[in-house]
Amino acid sequence: MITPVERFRGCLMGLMLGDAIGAPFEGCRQGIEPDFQKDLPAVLRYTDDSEMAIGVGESLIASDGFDPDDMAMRFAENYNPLRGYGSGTAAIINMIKSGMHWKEANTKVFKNGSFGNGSAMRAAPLGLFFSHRTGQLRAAVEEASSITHHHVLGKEGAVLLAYAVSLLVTQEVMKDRNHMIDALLGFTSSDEYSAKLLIMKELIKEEASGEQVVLRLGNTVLALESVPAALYVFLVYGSDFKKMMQVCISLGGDTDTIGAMAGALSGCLLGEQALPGEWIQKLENGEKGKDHIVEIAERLFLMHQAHS
Ligand code: R7I
Ligand code: MG
Ligand code: MG
Repeated sequence: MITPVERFRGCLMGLMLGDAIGAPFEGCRQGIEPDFQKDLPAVLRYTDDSEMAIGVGESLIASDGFDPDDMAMRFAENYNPLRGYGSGTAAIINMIKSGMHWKEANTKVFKNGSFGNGSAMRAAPLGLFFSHRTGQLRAAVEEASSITHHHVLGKEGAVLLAYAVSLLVTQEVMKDRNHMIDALLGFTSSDEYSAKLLIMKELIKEEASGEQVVLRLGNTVLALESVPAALYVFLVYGSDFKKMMQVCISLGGDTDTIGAMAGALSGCLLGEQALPGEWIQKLENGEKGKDHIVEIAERLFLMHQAHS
């Protein structure tokens, strides 16, 4: 029996692990088969995906709920340019740092806002926090996305990722893969994401090759490609975290972000205890490392209890 707090801890630890394991392979071609006995560095370092998820969690805790102005400020405070941010997000954060309000900055780089995956990759803590209040989840996640990713496709990727997390918390174990896809289809009114969710069903039925998955879902930094890819990898391989990460890397492209999103989902399903201990051991633990993200998970759980 996996306790709810185990799921919260597993979700955020899974996110950071997936990010750090996938990071050395970001931008690689499809078809690489990593050997985790040999290919793992001595210290697993996380990237912008985890740094921004930390900002989301810290803000929910400090504000006792969702406050977009506070969240924007945390993104600016935590920003470390060495963590490999997307160029548009880096530019927006720098504008916020220099005093511009996020509502102005978020359309300065791309006219309609970014449709990169930078808001979906950090959405898991919102899914945890709003898991028993899904009526409020959509509006909060859309606004949290909008800080840096105002485009409707950027927002919807974040909403679907957060909603998938909330389903795993509230429904404990998904009955079958199609059950989650149907729930996501029922939650979205986006034609673009609905089409991808229907393709996921076909790929599962066909037991598709990695090549087909990349061809039909995509593996790039765009939310409309990597969110469906992460959901697919989770649904097919998420009960085995190591195997799932192998598949994330073998898809190529945005491996750290597909890893972070699939990792959050798998960690939520399995709980922290089921994540590979030797990987957790290697995960960096500076001022805001693995202990910090677990503390965020625990505090979000306590707040979630108090609010539900
Ligand atoms: O989405 P974002 O924060 O990047 C996240 C990625 C993850 O893989 C992280 O691991 C890190 O490596 O970066 O950054 P953005 O700059 O908002 O979006 C990413 C890219 O998507 C942009 O640099 C563009 O190439 C593309 N993109 C767009 N292109 C044209 N028009 C995003 N939005 C647009 C757009 O509106
Ligand atoms: Mg990254
Ligand atoms: Mg990435």
